[in-house]
Amino acid sequence: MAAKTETKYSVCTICDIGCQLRTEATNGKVSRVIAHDSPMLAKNICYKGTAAPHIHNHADRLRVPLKRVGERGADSWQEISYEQAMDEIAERLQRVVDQYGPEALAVSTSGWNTQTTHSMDRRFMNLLGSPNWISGVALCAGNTAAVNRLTYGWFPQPDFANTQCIVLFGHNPRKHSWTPIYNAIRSAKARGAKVIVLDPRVSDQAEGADLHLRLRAGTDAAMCLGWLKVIIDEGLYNKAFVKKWCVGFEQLRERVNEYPLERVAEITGVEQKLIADAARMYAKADGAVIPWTPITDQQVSSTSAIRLHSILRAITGNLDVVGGEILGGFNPGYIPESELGLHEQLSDSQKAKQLGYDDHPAFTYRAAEKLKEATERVWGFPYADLVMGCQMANPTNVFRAMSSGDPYPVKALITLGNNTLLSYANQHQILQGLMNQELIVAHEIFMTPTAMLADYVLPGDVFTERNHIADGWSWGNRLTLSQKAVEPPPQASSTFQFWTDLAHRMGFAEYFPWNSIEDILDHRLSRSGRSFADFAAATFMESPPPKFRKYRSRGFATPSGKVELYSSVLEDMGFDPLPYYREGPTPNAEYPYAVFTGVREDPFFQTGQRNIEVLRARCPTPKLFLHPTDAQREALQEDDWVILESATGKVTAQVSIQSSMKEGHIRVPHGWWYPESRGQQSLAGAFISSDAVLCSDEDAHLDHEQGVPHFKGFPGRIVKTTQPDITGPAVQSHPA
Ligand SMILES: Nc1nc2c(c(=O)[nH]1)N[C@H]1C(S)=C(S)[C@@H](COP(=O)(O)OP(=O)(O)OC[C@H]3O[C@@H](n4cnc5c(=O)[nH]c(N)nc54)[C@H](O)[C@@H]3O)O[C@H]1N2
Ligand SMILES: Nc1nc2c(c(=O)[nH]1)N[C@H]1C(S)=C(S)[C@@H](COP(=O)(O)OP(=O)(O)OC[C@H]3O[C@@H](n4cnc5c(=O)[nH]c(N)nc54)[C@H](O)[C@@H]3O)O[C@H]1N2
Ligand code: SF4
Ligand SMILES: [Mo]
Repeated sequence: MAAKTETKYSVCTICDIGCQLRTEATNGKVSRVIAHDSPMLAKNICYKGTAAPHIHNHADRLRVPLKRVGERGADSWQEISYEQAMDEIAERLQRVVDQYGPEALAVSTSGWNTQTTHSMDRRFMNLLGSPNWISGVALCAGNTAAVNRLTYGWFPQPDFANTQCIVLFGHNPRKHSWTPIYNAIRSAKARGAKVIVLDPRVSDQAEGADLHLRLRAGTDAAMCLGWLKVIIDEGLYNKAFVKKWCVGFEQLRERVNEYPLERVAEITGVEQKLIADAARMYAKADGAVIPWTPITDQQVSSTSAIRLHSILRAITGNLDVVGGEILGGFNPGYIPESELGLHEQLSDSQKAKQLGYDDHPAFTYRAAEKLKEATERVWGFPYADLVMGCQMANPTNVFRAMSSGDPYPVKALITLGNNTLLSYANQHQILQGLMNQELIVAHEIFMTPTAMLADYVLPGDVFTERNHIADGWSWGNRLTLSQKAVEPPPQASSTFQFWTDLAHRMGFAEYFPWNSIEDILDHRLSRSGRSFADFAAATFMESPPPKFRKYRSRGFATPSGKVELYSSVLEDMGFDPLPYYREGPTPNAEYPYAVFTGVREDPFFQTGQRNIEVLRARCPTPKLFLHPTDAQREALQEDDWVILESATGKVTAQVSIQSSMKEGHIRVPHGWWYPESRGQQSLAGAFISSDAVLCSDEDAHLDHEQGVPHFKGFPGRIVKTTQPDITGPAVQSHPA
């Protein structure tokens, strides 16, 4: 019989930028992933996307629900049916809730890759009474969204198509890293747009930039204060906009005066003239953008740095204008997840129990409640859960509560599409917290170290096996179609199905009336009078036409209705209402290097894909980048193995000497474990090379307002070692 090949439109979820691609299925199996047929989208594909058939058809893919039979973490399992697993999970969760209260349930999820949750997780938790939802988005974009709202009530998107100047704070999109943004920057440059890069290293983007400021890691907030000093002193801001639409300019000016360029140059290590030139280039451009970057999401001055980006956008007149940064709002034709989550159902007293609410409230319900009225006034709905990140618990507080019961016990964890153990700071504390749980459920596609710690592992579906319409989690408002090409394994579930089935078992059936993903998609589209089938038949993408300067009729979604350079919400919560620079933990005699995590690896997304042969072959070992002078001082050669140690832990990696590195700085990659060592190394070697082992969650390493950890420039030292034999006898896994 001739092979029958069908082609569908897909939104790739292997990384979190969601390229639109096409999926080919032959005889019920995904056979190829190829570029989109729209010329506008055809370049948005990387070699991880084309490797999707290797991932989705992989022999190690989880296909049957598993129940733990040995000690927690021993990786011994019994296969059970999905129905039985769900019955047992519901029963055990009910026991935890009865004994400790609903807040004893925490959920850790990513959402990027599980894609079709439709906020049913928040809906379930809000009905049950738990505010303790955490996510990787607490360290990436979700927290940026929450902090952007403090200043102007929304999280804008750069208008790459029309901009004249792009400022990249570390952010380094490449051909195989966030490909659509890479392509957007390339097109803008081809039109003549200027690019300014701020990066300690000569990154790929820095190589082609008009200006490159090689700042010391962790000093981004000081740099922004320096830019503001130049822009305000030289009158390069939009005076009419500031006068009419901003509050707190005089207080901001006073604060900025505390950062003369000599001081900023000393903190950042960049010469004064270059700082001033860059500030002028940005401020004078006719439309300039500071695209989102994770670099300022992950340092001790994170809240100030993110606010400073917002303030720069606002006072230079780049908000909601052509070539600037657009405040999109919800898509009126698609019910947003913010609404599906039913946040109004969670009582004020349960909201106040959210871990982080008291000490690090910037992305918790505490801040969200203060923005509620204004958000409803401007955007039509009180809970703008942009990028899922605007009413989260604080991960560090959650892991503390799990391990020590302070301030109350957290005893059940449901983790979905998230390698929890490796994805936050202080892996030792996370492990301790997980070992102390009465119930852990992992919804996964592969047996990760986190899944190995679970009581139940449920197999998930993948993007080629489900229908979806993506709306960029309300960060954008474009709707993009993703079609199912093949059936998932019979015992696999979508995250939508998982939450629906759990809710039905725990007494919330009336709030979960949708029986399938297509049902919930029909519901979400109902405001535009269409069904999923109508949408799929008509288009693969749709955006509301952009409107500019919408604030002229509605104001900004802040308590004052204006851009709050001086933040009333931060002030109300007892924090400094103005941005400032705080020095993070600094290298010293004992730990002489400034270590940063990151520089994403092209073949992998975060902690994933180390088991996909075609991708792993491109990067077989974790690499530690070092400047030649530092390598010489340490008597290290290319490919030597070293132990990298911080005050929190030790990991092993292989030396890569790079003249593009900044002296005194070390790069450690994120998320390494060794799937091939399963059965020989505890937790598949999760403690051998993972950056989370090094990163601290002590107060000195946390941003005050959000409580995010410092990944950019913490102190470390290196010692030569030998290559670990990870498939041999247990390798010293460096416990704390
Ligand atoms: N220590 C440390 N922590 C970090 C970072 C860091 O640099 N260092 N980086 C932060 C950043 S920038 C981000 S974006 C986050 C990322 O955090 P996550 O988005 O959680 O990233 P991953 O490590 O890719 O984990 C995703 C897991 O989901 C599984 N998965 C993939 N597709 C599906 C699916 O369709 N269904 C299900 N059920 N599972 C699926 C994968 O197998 C993988 O184990 O981590 C943050 N945390
Ligand atoms: N192939 C692939 N692509 C990915 C991902 C992946 O895992 N694999 N992950 C995606 C995700 S979730 C994210 S968040 C992005 C992250 O990707 P990027 O935003 O590009 O961030 P990184 O690659 O971590 O680091 C970028 C640069 O930051 C510099 N840097 C280090 N410390 C500092 C500092 O303190 N200040 C400044 N200004 N610069 C500093 C580093 O030298 C590096 O060149 O990548 C996305 N793209
Ligand atoms: S950049 Fe690659 S992995 Fe990420 S969504 Fe696009 S094709 Fe998929
Ligand atoms: Mo990220």
